[in-house]
Amino acid sequence: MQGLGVRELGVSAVREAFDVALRAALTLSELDDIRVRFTGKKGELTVLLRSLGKLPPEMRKEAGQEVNALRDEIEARLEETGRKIREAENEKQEKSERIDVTLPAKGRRTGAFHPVMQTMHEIANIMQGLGYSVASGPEIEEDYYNFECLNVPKWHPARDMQDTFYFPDGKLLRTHTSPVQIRAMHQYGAPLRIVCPGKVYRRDNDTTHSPMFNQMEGLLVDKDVSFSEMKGTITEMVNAFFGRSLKSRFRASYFPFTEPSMELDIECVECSGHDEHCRVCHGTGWLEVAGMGMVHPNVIRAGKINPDEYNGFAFGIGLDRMAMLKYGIADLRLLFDGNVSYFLSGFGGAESC
Ligand code: 2NL
Repeated sequence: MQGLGVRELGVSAVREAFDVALRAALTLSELDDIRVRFTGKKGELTVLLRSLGKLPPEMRKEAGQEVNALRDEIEARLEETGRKIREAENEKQEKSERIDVTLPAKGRRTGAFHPVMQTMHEIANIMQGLGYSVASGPEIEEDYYNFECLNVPKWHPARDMQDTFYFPDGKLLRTHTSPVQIRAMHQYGAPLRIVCPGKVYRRDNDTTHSPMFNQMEGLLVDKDVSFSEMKGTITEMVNAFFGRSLKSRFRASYFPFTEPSMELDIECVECSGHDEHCRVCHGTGWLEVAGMGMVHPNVIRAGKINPDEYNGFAFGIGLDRMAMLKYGIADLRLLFDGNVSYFLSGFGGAESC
């Protein structure tokens, strides 16, 4: 008797439908849809409330209590679920936007000098300390500046197509930076102290030779320049570069542009002559690092300076080889490889930023 009216009204059907709908609600807008569906003007609960009036009076009180209880329950649960959804949404947003200001900064890779450029700057700085200026010039040269002025005879193998890159118009890629020094003698005259770093080109390509490499030449022109000044200057330069006093020896040599000519060997920077299987000096204990000599009078003259009044010395040094020796780079090809990871791990430079 008691439950009949209620069952007819469908209180438990609405409660069940509300329960199912509410459990599926994940967002505030879904919750709003449910609110409208049950408590809106034509909502399922509203219809129930309205239908109370149509009940016979003896059933009204009990049914009223049931429906009102359902209404209270629906309102409370809508309220509670709304609060839970809002809390969850807030938490989610907070999590996604949270910034941990105590995390270490990512840092910035600012890049670093290529070891050969580093070497070039180091040696140029040392020479600037000895009063030399830095000069540069074109990489595409004329035969006149590259060979003719340097006392290189017409028959010399360096002039061969086999050794030098020629352009169809007769110009060439400079095979040394000497032409820069000829141009400097023309421009500035004597006395003169310059170093000329730069790229030079030769038709060479194997594991120890690249068709392009970096060289630094030096030229000093003055009155009464002595052979021992040259030896002292070169020794000073090399020791300053390696940061220690290395054993050295000068060997007689030949270049068309200097007379007399010498080559400098230094004590092996890897083994100091103590390892007969040394990968750097191959057991000889010595490393060939520079060529030099007293500038040939013909070259002074080609520089438009009077060789009876002035003399001087010049030297040439391979920057790629110096970089390999100082920084322990075993393979020449690494210097020309675009993959910089080898240097990043080896030097700490950019890595430590
Ligand atoms: C080497 C040899 C050398 C020079 C370069 C030079 C330049 C002028 C006049 C005279 Cl303008 N000489 N340069 C002299 C001797 C040697 O380089 O073995 N280089 C790696």
